[in-house]
Amino acid sequence: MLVKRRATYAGGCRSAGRLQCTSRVLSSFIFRHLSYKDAALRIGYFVFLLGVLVITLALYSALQNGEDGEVFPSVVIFAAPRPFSFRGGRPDLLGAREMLAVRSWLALGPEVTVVLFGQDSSILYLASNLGSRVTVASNIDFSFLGTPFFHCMVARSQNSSSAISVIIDPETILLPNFLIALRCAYKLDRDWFLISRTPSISNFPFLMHNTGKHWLKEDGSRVRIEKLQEHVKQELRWSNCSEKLLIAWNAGEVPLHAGILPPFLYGRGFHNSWLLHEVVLSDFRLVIDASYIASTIYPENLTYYDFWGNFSIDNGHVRWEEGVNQRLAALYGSHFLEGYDKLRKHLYFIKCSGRYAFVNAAKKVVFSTEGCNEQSFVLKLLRDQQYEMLFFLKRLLHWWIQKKWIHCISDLGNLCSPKQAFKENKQLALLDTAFTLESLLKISADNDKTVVLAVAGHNYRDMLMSWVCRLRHLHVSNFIICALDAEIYQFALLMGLPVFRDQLAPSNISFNQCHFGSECFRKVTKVKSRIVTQILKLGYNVLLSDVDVYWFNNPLPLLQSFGPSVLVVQSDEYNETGPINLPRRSNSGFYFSRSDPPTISAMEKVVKHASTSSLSEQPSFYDVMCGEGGSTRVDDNHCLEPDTNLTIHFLDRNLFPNGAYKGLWEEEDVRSACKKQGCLILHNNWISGRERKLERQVLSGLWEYDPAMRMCLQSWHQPNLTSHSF
Ligand SMILES: *[C@@H]1O[C@H](CO)[C@@H](O)[C@H](O)[C@H]1NC(C)=O
Ligand SMILES: *[C@@H]1O[C@H](CO)[C@@H](O)[C@H](O)[C@H]1NC(C)=O
Ligand SMILES: *[C@@H]1O[C@H](CO)[C@@H](O)[C@H](O)[C@H]1NC(C)=O
Ligand SMILES: *[C@@H]1O[C@H](CO)[C@@H](O)[C@H](O)[C@H]1NC(C)=O
Ligand SMILES: *[C@@H]1O[C@H](CO)[C@@H](O)[C@H](O)[C@H]1NC(C)=O
Ligand SMILES: *[C@@H]1O[C@H](CO)[C@@H](O)[C@H](O)[C@H]1NC(C)=O
Ligand SMILES: *[C@@H]1O[C@H](CO)[C@@H](O)[C@H](O)[C@H]1NC(C)=O
Ligand SMILES: CC(=O)N[C@H]1CO[C@H](CO)[C@@H](O)[C@@H]1O
Repeated sequence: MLVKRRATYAGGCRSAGRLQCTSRVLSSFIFRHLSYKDAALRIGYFVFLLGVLVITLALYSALQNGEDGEVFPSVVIFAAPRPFSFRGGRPDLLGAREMLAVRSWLALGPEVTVVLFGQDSSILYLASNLGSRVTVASNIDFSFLGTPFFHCMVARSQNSSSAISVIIDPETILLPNFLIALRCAYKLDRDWFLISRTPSISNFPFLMHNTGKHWLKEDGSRVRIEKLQEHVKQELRWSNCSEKLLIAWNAGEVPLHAGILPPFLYGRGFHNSWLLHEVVLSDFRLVIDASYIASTIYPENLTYYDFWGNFSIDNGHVRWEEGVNQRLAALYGSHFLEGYDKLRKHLYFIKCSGRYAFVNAAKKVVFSTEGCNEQSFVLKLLRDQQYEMLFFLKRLLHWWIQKKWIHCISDLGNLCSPKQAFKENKQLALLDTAFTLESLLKISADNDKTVVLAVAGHNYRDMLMSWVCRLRHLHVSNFIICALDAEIYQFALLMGLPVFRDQLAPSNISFNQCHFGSECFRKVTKVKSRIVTQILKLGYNVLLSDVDVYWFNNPLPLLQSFGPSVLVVQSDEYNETGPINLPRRSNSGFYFSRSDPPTISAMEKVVKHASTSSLSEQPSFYDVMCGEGGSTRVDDNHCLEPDTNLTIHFLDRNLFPNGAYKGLWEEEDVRSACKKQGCLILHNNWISGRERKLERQVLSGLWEYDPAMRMCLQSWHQPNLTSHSF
């Protein structure tokens, strides 16, 4: 998609003022560098040069023809603004900063559109106040603390159909010359990856006009963009390799880098420098550092804005997420291994004496790009060997320009080094001590103090992720995960899941042989009732759901409607007729229990019974709840636990079918067959073997996770999973 418009932006020499600008360069050169005493000779020379100038200018303008009305590449700017709050109906300081930033992006030009990643209502507010060129995308993955995943943001932006994608820090302001960098890069005949470090500026006393087209001074008068840029240049302070790095790339043919981006949490450090490092190492794309044109700035102080209140982030959580990113950066890629100094193949995009150009710092070669709007006339002249007449002029010009450029180039520094970023973030939280069961319950439980609990081992890692993705998709966020082993604990932490470790879990869970009836299975199931009881005692209701339960819809509203002193459980009965609460037909892989005294006492009995039994938990569960042989069955779908008066309700199998009911899993189209009978969930049980279970679920399409990319499936991300290897 391309947007056509005339070139009217400011910065350097405008198209209208090009001739003027060119002659200024030449005449200043003449008067500074020619020191002939003889005035006549000087005048003669001057007339001669003037003639030459007229000819070359004519040639120059001929070369420049057709530039107006040029077709510009479309640009999409992606950002993940932090949720902000309102005071007196107005956004707080954070909101104001983010709004100013987005407006500065839109002001670049009509070919720019903005996509904001977020789920919070404040992000929707932001977008709705900024016009139709700003949209919100919530269909990416977020951690349980609400932080978006960087790998999803990059993947989502690569699905965009625009010519150029940009990912930017949500508070960074863009100045018009940023678009020049993109356009010049776009004219290169290679695929590229552009970065811009973002300097801070302590005082940014400008605000944007209501039309969003130009900037104003504090007194409300208009400020020319050159003046503003001058102010910025004087005030800016280069930050350390902060993560306020802007990255941009053209759609192109080749990928950004080899390998796969790990699930970094956005804005929590390392991801930008990690990605940059991989892009440089992979060497698929030309890397351009556009930092030195100072087109991206982070204003520390917005003096004009009388903001309301403060914004606060929980630093404990931020540090924990930084720890996650640090661990990912250390585990994947060559981030901390390679000597970074070797990586000097990139280009700089700089402005020197009013001209933009690409510079290869290592070789000190200057490239000017053909047709790039701020074309360097002088450089073009120098390259052109046909104008022998200009030989002398060329020599002098060359000397003069060289001096200038050498000066400009000498200031260029290194690309942001990830090692440095690593050093600056030494003090990171120890991940293992971050979240306890109690703290997770506080964060995750919903307003009714209800949580969904899954218990999983490493062998069901992908199944767990598919289950989590499904819950996220249904906007169910009150789940927590109990890790049975160290591997799944680490995995879940790095996937941004609310996970805690069960210290008493059996240490030895077989990867493939932990199916129904095995010794391993017996051990694992007993963990579940123990953890559920523990959570009930902490005052939270628990929906226990195995990870092989596919959720069509959120069953919680229905499950909660049964009221207190009732425990609702899935029936494992396969016979389509007859009672559904016969012995051993309670499925302890899906039940809802309330934190009330009868339920707690009954669950304690189950735990006690199971601890002395050599069987799995399932029989203990039934024998306690319905009595041995079903002695406390009340009717065909209820039992009454006599000591506690707890009612056990067996759920309607049409809504909560088990894996054997009506042969649903054998249907051609499992989803529509199940939906037809009103399924809220479908249990993928009554099948033995981890691989067979996994295969059945993936092939049925009741699968929501891409294990290769480590992200949930979305409308924009639908890989072919049938080629999945089990
Ligand atoms: C975006 O994703 C969808 C679904 O995977 C795909 O059909 C489409 O071709 C993608 N578009 C681009 C530009 O990659
Ligand atoms: C912001 O700028 C104003 C005016 O320059 C100054 O008085 C104030 O102290 C600054 N505030 C901060 C937090 O830097
Ligand atoms: C902002 O935060 C500071 C320090 O945390 C506090 O003293 C001040 O009262 C806060 N202001 C508002 C309006 O909340
Ligand atoms: C795990 O169990 C297997 C067989 O049951 C046994 O050979 C192995 O030593 C055990 N590993 C640990 C760490 O207990
Ligand atoms: C299913 O239940 C019906 C009625 O209770 C009974 O007659 C039939 O034998 C049962 N079928 C099986 C396979 O158990
Ligand atoms: C159970 O209900 C019966 C009859 O309603 C009552 O007599 C008994 O005290 C109750 N038991 C408990 C533990 O509440
Ligand atoms: C997905 O992959 C499988 C196996 O590689 C192949 O048979 C199938 O045609 C593919 N489906 C699509 C839609 O590409
Ligand atoms: C590249 C850069 O700016 N590095 C600076 C990072 O911060 C430390 C201390 O704050 C400075 O000493 C470095 O020069």
